Amino acid sequence: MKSRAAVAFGAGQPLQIEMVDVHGPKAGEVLVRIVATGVCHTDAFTLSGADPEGIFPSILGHEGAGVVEEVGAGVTSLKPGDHVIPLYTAECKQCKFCLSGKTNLCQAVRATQGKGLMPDNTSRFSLNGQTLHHYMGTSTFSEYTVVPEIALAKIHIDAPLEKVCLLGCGITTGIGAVLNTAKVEAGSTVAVFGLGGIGLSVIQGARMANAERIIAIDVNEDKFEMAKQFGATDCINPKNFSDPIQQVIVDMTDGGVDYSFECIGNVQVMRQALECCHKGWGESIVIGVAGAGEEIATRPFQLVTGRVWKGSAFGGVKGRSQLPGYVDQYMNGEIEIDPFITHTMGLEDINKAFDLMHEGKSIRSVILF
Ligand code: NAD
Ligand code: AHE
Ligand code: ZN
Repeated sequence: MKSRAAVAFGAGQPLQIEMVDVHGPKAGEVLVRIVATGVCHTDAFTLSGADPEGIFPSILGHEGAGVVEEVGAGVTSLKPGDHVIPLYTAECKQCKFCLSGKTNLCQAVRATQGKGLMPDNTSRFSLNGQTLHHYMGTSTFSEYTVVPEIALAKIHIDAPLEKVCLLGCGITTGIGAVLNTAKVEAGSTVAVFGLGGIGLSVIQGARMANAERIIAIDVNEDKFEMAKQFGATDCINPKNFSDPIQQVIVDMTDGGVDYSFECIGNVQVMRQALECCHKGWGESIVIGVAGAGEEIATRPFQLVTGRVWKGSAFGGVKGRSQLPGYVDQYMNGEIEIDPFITHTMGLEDINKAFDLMHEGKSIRSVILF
């Protein structure tokens, strides 16, 4: 079949809207009609050429929601008409990772996913006979996409897809990093570096965890108003201080924060986030994605003296088991999504969504098909 899609032909090039060919679902696969998709900084990161797994030409997008159109042979958990969120972190419930009880990082389809292919090592997308690669197993910048059954969360049929698409990445990542990875306790002091969709979701999660003090840090002060709305108690711009920002935060908090979160993808800020943690127990969670070849550094003494460095992918959330519950929490009013959607547009304007992100003017743009 034909599908409207935004194609990434090469690093640093604008996406091009094309009518691509989509091959139907093979065994264990599902054809999904995407209704809406967010644009996450990770899409921009891969488009920039900084992603070691970036492959071109490809169809990016990983923060979508849609409707099942057709299922391949052997698919039992989904049927046409079901509403779903594609998962870039699948959940097979059978692999060593799924069974460990220690991680959400299912590896059942991760190797082929990283090569831009379906589990049988082929692509379902092409244009004029040329293969187009999948991205993160989701490719939500196409109206029709093919996804493994184990990489689809079936959600409440009444959930508004143009809103809950943001649970496919940003909002879940931030809340999950607080609740699953850090396990922030009530009364904690928290620092959040970077106030985009991820950082604001961390603030939302910290508030859900009843953190007492939430320090929001960004170089773009336009982000402070929304950070305060979500529960930030202090907003600071590192550019306004002559001291290193980690020292500023240690001084503000009687020795450092209990938890910090890096939501930018900047390895220097990752160091600042670790070093603003309290001696003896402070934990810093890396969420931001850094480019090929970048490395983090600190004095090992920072760790010897009790600070902990951790990472979090998709907020540690197991997509098929837990994401439907996040959707229900949105519908019950326990999770906020609507204020994140600063812009909506059609697929033809998707490059504008990238521009707004780079200009610091949007939190999330949602593409409506
Ligand atoms: P975004 O572009 O919307 O927000 C980033 C924010 O960081 C902006 O407000 C920007 O002003 C701020 N910033 C930039 N440099 C800064 C600095 N030196 N000091 C302080 N603030 C600074 O991005 P986003 O969509 O919120 O994504 C944030 C990061 O999280 C990206 O690296 C993205 O790839 C990553 N991410 C990771 C996961 C995961 O599962 N680990 C999931 C989603 C996104
Ligand atoms: N491909 C990159 C890494 C990209 C990355 O870290 N992705 C995050 C999700 S970002 C969503 O916006 C993630 O969950 N990673 C776990 C995984 O299995 O990919 C690289 O450096 O190669
Ligand atoms: Zn993302």
